[in-house]
Amino acid sequence: MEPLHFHILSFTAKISMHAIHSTKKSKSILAINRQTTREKRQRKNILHLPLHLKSIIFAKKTVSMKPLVSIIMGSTSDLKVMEKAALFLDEMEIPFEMNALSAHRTPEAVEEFAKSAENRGLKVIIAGAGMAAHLPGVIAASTALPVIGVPISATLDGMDALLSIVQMPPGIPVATVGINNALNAAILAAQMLAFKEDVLREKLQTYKANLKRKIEKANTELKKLNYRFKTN
Ligand code: RP5
Repeated sequence: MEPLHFHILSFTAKISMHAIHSTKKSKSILAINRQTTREKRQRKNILHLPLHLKSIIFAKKTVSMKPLVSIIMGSTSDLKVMEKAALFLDEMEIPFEMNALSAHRTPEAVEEFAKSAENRGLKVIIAGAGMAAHLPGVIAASTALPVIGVPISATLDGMDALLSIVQMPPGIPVATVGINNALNAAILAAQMLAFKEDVLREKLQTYKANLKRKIEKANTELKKLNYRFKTN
């Protein structure tokens, strides 16, 4: 299949990969890209740069492996939201691809993408779009892979996209996350993959444990506040 329109971030070659279970016996479908903490920090620092600079910088950091997750967005104007998904998948060391496709501007390419996704080894599709956001639903219509929809706030505070994505007819579900919540889409995708991947499941458990610590810390801070009628 022709590469879909353009690759915003192209992850090919360079960093060595290991199966998540390093033994040959393992049936792991995940290949991981070992990044140092410094590399991860550098990536986060790059996020505020304009898109054309980001793509140059990221293009140098390339990894050749088969993507398990496909992140699709309706336009580059959606990238600011959708890159949260990319960052999380990077953090979990899950190979993914990232492309732009539009249900309205490139309908044939969307259908071709959806129909070939399973044969290309993809396991989950994350699709984000704004306005009359038909992209996730149109993809879901042509594949049995799970599709996670991210409504993007382009107009009407994202309510138009939310309703367009979530209100699918019976038989063609799209797992819809909150408006602009691409992070949750990536977490959900990772949880779907973790069903068969012990190492990934452990990583997710650690991630969730850290969320718990955040609230524990919040309670320690709240304890320090004094009000006349506050009892704790
Ligand atoms: C949708 O229309 C896209 O997902 C985007 O959120 C919105 C606006 O697209 P651009 O005009 O910025 O390309 O298809």
